[in-house]
Amino acid sequence: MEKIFKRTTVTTALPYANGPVHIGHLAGVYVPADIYVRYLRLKKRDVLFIGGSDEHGVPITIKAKKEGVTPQDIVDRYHTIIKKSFEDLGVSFDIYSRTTSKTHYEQASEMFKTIYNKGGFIEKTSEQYYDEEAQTFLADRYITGTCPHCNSEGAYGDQCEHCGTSLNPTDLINPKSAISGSAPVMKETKHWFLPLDKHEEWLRQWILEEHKEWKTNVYGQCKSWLDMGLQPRAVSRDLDWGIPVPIEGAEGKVLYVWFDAPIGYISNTKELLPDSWEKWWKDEDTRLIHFIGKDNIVFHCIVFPAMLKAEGSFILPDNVPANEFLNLEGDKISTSRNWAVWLHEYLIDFPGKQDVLRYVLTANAPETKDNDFTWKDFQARNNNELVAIFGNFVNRALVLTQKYFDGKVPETKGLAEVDTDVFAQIVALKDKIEENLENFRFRDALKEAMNVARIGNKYLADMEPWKLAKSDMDRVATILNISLQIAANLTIAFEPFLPFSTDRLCKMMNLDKQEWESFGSSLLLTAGHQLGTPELLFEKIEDAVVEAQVQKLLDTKKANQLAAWKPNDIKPEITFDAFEKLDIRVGTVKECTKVPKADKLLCFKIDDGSGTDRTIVSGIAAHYSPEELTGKQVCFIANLAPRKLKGIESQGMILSAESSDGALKVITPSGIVTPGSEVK
Ligand code: B3M
Ligand code: ZN
Repeated sequence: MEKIFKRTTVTTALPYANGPVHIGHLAGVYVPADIYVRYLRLKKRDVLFIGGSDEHGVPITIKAKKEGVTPQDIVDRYHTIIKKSFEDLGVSFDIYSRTTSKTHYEQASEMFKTIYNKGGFIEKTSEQYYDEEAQTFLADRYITGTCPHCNSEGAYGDQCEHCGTSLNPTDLINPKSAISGSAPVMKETKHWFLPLDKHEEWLRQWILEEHKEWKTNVYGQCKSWLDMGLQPRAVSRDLDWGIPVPIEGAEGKVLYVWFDAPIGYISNTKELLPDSWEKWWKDEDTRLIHFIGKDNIVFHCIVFPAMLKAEGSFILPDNVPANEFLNLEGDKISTSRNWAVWLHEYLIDFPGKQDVLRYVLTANAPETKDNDFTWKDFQARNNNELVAIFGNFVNRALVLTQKYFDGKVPETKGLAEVDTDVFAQIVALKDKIEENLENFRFRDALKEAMNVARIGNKYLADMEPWKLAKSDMDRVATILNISLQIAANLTIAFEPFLPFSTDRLCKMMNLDKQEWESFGSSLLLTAGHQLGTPELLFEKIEDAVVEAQVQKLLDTKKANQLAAWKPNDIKPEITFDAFEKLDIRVGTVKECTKVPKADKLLCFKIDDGSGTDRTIVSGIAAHYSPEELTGKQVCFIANLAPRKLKGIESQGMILSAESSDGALKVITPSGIVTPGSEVK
């Protein structure tokens, strides 16, 4: 039998405070978690929703160094942006704190000490790269060198970003310290390891046998980690940004970010509820759920549970509904390439449209596989679903009531079969929505919620009360009563998904928020109840608006291409004699025409000073119109062996420069010269 829990602790991955939050984070973690929590609250279940920023780790120190500020400056900046943007999107955390808080330092230190005192770590001394000039051990990211696989420069000690291979710092050819630029040396250092191999047996039993209900992507990843065999993992680092390892002889060492970060869930609970936090973490009747993205699965399903078990007094997660990734317009979202829709920017560009984003990200959530966000789909879902179905239905119901009954809910005058039938359908949908929400299938749950609006929309369209207004006002009263009851049900069905819109709808209907149990009732509004003023719940998004967003992305793409451009390597050396063999001249373009059936080619007649025109065919039609070049002076190679292009004999080659964006520009002398002049 399924266990009945008394309360639920819901956590969301703590985003690194080294950049703002984007739609990938939202679709994967924060929107689904918020839907789940809002649903549980509506069901009157005891729930706590914990979030916060992850403020340690090497990328933060690197960013700080680049900008010439302190790591604390960086995390202060992004913690503020992230926290505010979550609030503005309606992510309803009970607390959103940070891993630089005092409570967290204490909690993480205490946890380390408890495990340490129980003999839960092993100490190991190993050799690691050390920068003698800067007198510091080097984190993997702080060592760069040549990739042993693809030979490209600038590979990091943990990965080559060029070919994507995972590396160890010792794999790099010619390693260099990113701090001083000097060649690092190997030096002994001591670290503490969590012996995951010793935890393997119970982890296998707990996950593979007792949690077969976990999502297949999560279960599958765990299984493959377990099948590969677990290795001890270092939980400390030689670094000066982080929580000091709280034991003697550990000077200069901090807790590894992945050791302290998940403890942040506990610390933040403690910060919120200093006196009663323990029941949310230590009581067997508490259900712990971690919402995360797929790259965090091993830490939440294997490493953190092993830490909790080693400590001894905590419960383990009951479920970890990790999502796959969301792509953007066909490409992987990337913070460093600025390929993202940033939440704080969206909120500025689309004021008051939080729910549109929440809707689209849920309808398109990467629950079982990677998915793609496109601005076209965003527009279509808004216009064809939110506006045309949900918004249209409630607007018609409210406006018609205004018109025929002065905005007062009319009394039903006898029910026909269609009327009772409509409610039977809605009750059936309620069960489906619940079942989907309980099992973390938010896409399907949203689809069924939209079906409630669809049913209402269809009912009103089929009944056509506006046509009955002259002949049968009793029937009109019943139809509008039913429609308004459906609209009232929508405030419940959509509350977890679209909280801003359900707030507004409640206001328009002059209705208090209802609890989940009332969902399906045909008596949410009493006859005579005075409705508020109808307004449009959603508005159409015009082409120009999404086109501007697409343009923003195209600009980013272009900027990235330019930033990544490097001139080609210089060709092997040649002698002066070899250069002198080349005969480069200046000529004047007398005539320039397109070559038929050849998109790329232009045909030139050039005055080369010889008295006879020279014909040259050149592949620059994509870059110039014939008129642009007529009359211009160009440089060409005069002694190149002739060759035939599209049946025309080309007697030489016009010189152009290729720019970083691929544009070709012909080479022309800076002043007029006599045709036939040599270029030397
Ligand atoms: N900050 C990684 C991430 O944002 C990490 C999550 C910590 S959860 C305890 O993907
Ligand atoms: Zn490589």
